[in-house]
Amino acid sequence: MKTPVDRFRFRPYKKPAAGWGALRSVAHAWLDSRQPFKNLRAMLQTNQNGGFDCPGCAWGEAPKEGHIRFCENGAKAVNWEASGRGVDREFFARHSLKDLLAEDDYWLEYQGRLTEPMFYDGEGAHYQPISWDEAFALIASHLKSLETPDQAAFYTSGRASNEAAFLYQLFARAFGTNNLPDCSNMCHEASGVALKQSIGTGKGTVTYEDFEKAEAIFVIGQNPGTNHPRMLEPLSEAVERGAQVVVLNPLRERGLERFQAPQDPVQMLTGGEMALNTAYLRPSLGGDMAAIRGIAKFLFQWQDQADQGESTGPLDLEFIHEHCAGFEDYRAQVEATSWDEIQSFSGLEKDEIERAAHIYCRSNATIICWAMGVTQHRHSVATIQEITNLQLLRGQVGRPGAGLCPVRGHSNVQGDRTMGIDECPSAAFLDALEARFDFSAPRSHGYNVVKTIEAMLAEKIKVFIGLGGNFAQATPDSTRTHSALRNCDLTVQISTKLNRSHLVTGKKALILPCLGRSDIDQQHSGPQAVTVEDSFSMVHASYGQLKPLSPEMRSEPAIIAGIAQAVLGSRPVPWIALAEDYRRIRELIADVIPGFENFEEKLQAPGGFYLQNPAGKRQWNTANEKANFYSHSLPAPLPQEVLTKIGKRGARNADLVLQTLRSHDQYNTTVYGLNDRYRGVKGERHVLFAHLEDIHRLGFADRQKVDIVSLWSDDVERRVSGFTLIAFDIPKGQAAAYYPEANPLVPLESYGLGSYTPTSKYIAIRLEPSTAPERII
Ligand SMILES: Nc1nc2c(c(=O)[nH]1)N[C@H]1C(S)=C(S)[C@@H](COP(=O)(O)OP(=O)(O)OC[C@H]3O[C@@H](n4cnc5c(=O)[nH]c(N)nc54)[C@H](O)[C@@H]3O)O[C@H]1N2
Ligand SMILES: Nc1nc2c(c(=O)[nH]1)N[C@H]1C(S)=C(S)[C@@H](COP(=O)(O)OP(=O)(O)OC[C@H]3O[C@@H](n4cnc5c(=O)[nH]c(N)nc54)[C@H](O)[C@@H]3O)O[C@H]1N2
Ligand SMILES: [Mo]
Repeated sequence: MKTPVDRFRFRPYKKPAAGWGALRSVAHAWLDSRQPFKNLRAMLQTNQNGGFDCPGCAWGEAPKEGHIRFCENGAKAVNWEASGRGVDREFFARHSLKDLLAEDDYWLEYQGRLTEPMFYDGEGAHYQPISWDEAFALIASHLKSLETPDQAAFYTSGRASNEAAFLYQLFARAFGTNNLPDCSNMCHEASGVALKQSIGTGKGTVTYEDFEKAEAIFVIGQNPGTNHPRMLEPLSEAVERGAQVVVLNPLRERGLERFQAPQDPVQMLTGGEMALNTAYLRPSLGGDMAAIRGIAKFLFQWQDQADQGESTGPLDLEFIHEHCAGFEDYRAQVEATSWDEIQSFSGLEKDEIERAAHIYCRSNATIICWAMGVTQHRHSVATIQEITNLQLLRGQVGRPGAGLCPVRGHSNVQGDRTMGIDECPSAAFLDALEARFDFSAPRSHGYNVVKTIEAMLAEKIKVFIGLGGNFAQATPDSTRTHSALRNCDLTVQISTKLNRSHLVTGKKALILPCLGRSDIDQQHSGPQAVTVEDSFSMVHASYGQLKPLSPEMRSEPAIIAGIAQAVLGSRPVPWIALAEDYRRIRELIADVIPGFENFEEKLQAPGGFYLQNPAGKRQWNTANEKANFYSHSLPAPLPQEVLTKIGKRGARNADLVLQTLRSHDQYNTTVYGLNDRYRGVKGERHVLFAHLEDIHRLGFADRQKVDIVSLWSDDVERRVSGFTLIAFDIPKGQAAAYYPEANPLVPLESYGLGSYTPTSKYIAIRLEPSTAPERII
């Protein structure tokens, strides 16, 4: 089977984001799904009451009724999941594991939905069919023969529903381990760690309504035009009513520059478009903390001036006095930071920062949003605490139209954490489990993603179970991670689509095909709803709409229950009965997790219910019951930090610093197509964006093929080959390439302090002329 491909082309995109280009792209995804008429129904039910939650991003729904509530990339996600193509036993008989490994990630997922359980015995060349009961028995025999439950790891990707996640963590803990790594470890972990320390809750403090009241919205390290397209609507509404949007992003992302509403026919027909940002700052990679410190420095300076003139300054002294701790230390820290440091670390001029500071001070209701450009750095926790400090200075937490907004990725990644998918659970959570169920929960902390890989390399993990996701490709240091996975005795993937994690296996492997969010989930008691929580802590129900492609697919709760029953019997809960009626799972959630009392009843409200956020009400669940200013010194310039670690080969200078990011045609490791419309790239993903002057400085030419080698203090060679250089509007010294193609370059040991998140946005690299044979497309 062939996947459709275009020839490689690069031509800067001149049109606005969304608009006609988006509609064309939706139509393409829809027609390519093989079941357009069935899927139209699905698209119209996306994010509607009584419909299903979009399996795309975690952006929340506008509270107003009557809108079409999917965006271009949501439509792609729905059509991709609702593919009419199937991957069955004949497919695996036709394709050996070795042949499949030679295919790219795009091809693998394009083959369609996994339709029956498959087993790889580690000896033959092919996956073979296996019955569900045999698969469960195999998992049970492996798990039961472990020396300790900590030799197993239970990974979760953020699409799992609350019901699936709750059951999964309960099973892992009843089995005896907290080894619950999840995609969040690679994503917003730093936000959770930082916010919990600063304001006592790891979640964002804003709701959708706050966006309608904000006077200024800062968007830092985020590309919503591609990754949260529904966010463009409140942003453009904000600009229309005169609010300011300030962007910090080294790239000029089209969705943040110019936007055309795809649901506004007048704008589309007249070609009208709106400039979305009112200030666009392009910092160094990892330079945001210094930029925010600069804004804070202006605030202190202007406060001093106001104090001398006996007028009111920008600081909210009453709020600081009543609610905060650590203010004086922070002031001292800011005063001790020089403008030289701020400019050199941020890569910004003082007057650019001043402009942002003016906007910040004029606004009485400011929301600060951020995503991966902030969280995937070594000092991400410190950066997010700096952002929080800034908001505290002006009392911008816990008031209408203001707050902190980590914009989550996967559609239920926030809910999964709420349900206990957490390798470092709180004692209170474990106590609540023990109070409700008859077992003692393991107390020692488990492995996160990085530690799981390290443990696999050290042969301390024997069984890996993945509830969704693509562990082999989403993780850093691909070559080493692949050998780590191969060290396992058994790898089990509960998945909707074929991906590399099914091919980079342990000694034995299982593929367990599951239903997706758009599929009708029929159980003993009838069709089931599941629940999810969005970035604004709204919990709502989701009802699948489409008949599953094969009767052999099972729901995630049913699969988890099957495994748990085979391993533990009906202890501590009757697993199978729970999976027959998810209301029974929700009753347990209601008993254990604060905020979910009367869960079933609260779900009946249109749009679901709001999980209260104490910090949003100015209740600080920190040890000192205050909102805390955390004072960190600015991190040293990172290139040197990496380079000083370079030992044996001497001090080699990095040519460039690389960030890895998403194209417009992908959902994480799922590649929908080879185009990146807003960045003007067509038909190719192995590209390296760099400044033309850098390309020439390094002795290369635009469009030349190069190998990229990353620098780290060990002797491991990390290289990817055959990337085409594209001269791009990117700050000098920086480069960008797509994830997951560039993941082999991210050293496993390069992770965030306190978060363990791989530094996917900061990799020191060198370029070499390409050693790759010409790829024939
Ligand atoms: N269509 C689609 N939607 C998605 C996803 C997808 O793959 N496809 N993924 C989902 C997931 S799991 C997530 S986490 C989110 C990801 O959403 P984003 O965080 O928007 O994803 P990235 O593509 O990683 O983009 C990071 C942005 O940060 C900028 N950036 C990089 N480094 C820095 C820096 O040091 N400072 C600043 N200020 N900016 C920087 C980049 O230029 C880029 O614009 O999207 C979710 N939604
Ligand atoms: N270099 C680099 N690496 C990164 C990032 C980066 O920016 N740069 N981003 C990181 C981030 S933010 C994240 S969140 C992770 C993502 O890591 P993951 O969540 O592990 O990866 P995905 O690509 O989202 O997983 C895709 C697979 O999930 C399965 N799937 C899809 N829907 C369902 C479902 O409903 N149920 C089940 N059971 N399976 C399903 C399909 O088989 C599909 O192939 O990657 C991280 N890795
Ligand atoms: Mo993510």
